[in-house]
Amino acid sequence: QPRVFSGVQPSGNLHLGNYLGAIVNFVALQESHDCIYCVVDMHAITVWQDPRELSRQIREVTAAFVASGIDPVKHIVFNQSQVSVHAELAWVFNCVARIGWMNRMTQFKDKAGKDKENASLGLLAYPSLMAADILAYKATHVPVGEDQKQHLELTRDIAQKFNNDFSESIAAHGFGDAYFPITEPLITGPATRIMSLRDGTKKMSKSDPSDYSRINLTDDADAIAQKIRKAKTDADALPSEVDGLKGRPEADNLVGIYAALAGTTKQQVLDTFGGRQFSEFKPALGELAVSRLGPIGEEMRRLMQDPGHIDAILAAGAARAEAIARPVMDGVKDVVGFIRRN
Ligand code: AQP
Repeated sequence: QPRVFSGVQPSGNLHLGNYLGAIVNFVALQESHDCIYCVVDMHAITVWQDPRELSRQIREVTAAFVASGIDPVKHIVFNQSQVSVHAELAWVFNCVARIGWMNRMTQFKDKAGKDKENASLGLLAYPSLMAADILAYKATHVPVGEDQKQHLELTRDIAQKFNNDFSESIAAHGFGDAYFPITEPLITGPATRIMSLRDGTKKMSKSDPSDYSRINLTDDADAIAQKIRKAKTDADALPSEVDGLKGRPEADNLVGIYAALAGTTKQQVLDTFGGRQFSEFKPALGELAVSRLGPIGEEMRRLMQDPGHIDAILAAGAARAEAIARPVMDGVKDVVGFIRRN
């Protein structure tokens, strides 16, 4: 079976973009792949996280996975910091990757802002840790939203450079021509890029200061309906053809969200709503969003009432993840020339 790895940061405010861009695909892939889904808490601390909140947020992402339909018994769900291979392998990759590669990453530029010198070193090295996450399991496929495409390309570059730099040693240790696979991104699913409800040119994001910019998975029905009612739009009626959405980012985004939630295409949505005003479309979208997300939010709240149960899921997942990752790391140590304690 091909192996899937993906992660979500426990940095608060899990939103509709994370759900439609990532978690929905995680659920679907369970049928055909062995899946490892990780709450990437070590990635989260590349920007400041309040320690009192972080533990709750780790449990909340875990609850979102389970409430959305990820099966932590058939597949693996755990948090990154419980498996030290991630940190160990990331260090080796820090020494394989080049600073120039990291400096080119748009996420680093966006998150570091103008004061680059003051960003954490971890934020710069983020893609190296991400490569370690994926390659510690020799994962072949990684489902992510479009914003992560550049990082995945870097994972491929790191795997390739490791395979080249150490080719002789890899062969000498009996691993053949390549130690790491060249991972394929899976940027598919209902909506690979959901935009902010306040600005159709910015992606919906956990860290947007405006709570009205996103629909959180924990929002109740009233909050969901209100946020959609207040979502920014232009004054025109909806077009009848998808082409008419060009140059109308907010309209395009809302129609895309409707299509993703309903499991149809944008054109099918416009077949129904073309020519109608937002005052008619928004309540319909609100109702659809509540019907899809309401039960997930409710189940998350129920799961969150028993933190011990969530912690047990994470611990069991971490033990199974470790069993896969440790031998991969042992091989890396041999290839690099480290001496291992047997
Ligand atoms: N707006 C989005 N549309 C589609 N997919 C998205 N993802 C994130 N935002 C959107 C996908 O969700 C997965 C988990 O993301 P993450 O938690 O690792 O971090 P992120 O991409 O940095 O998420 P945010 O919400 O944008 O956080 P901040 O505000 O901290 O930057 C990934 O697969 C991602 O593609």
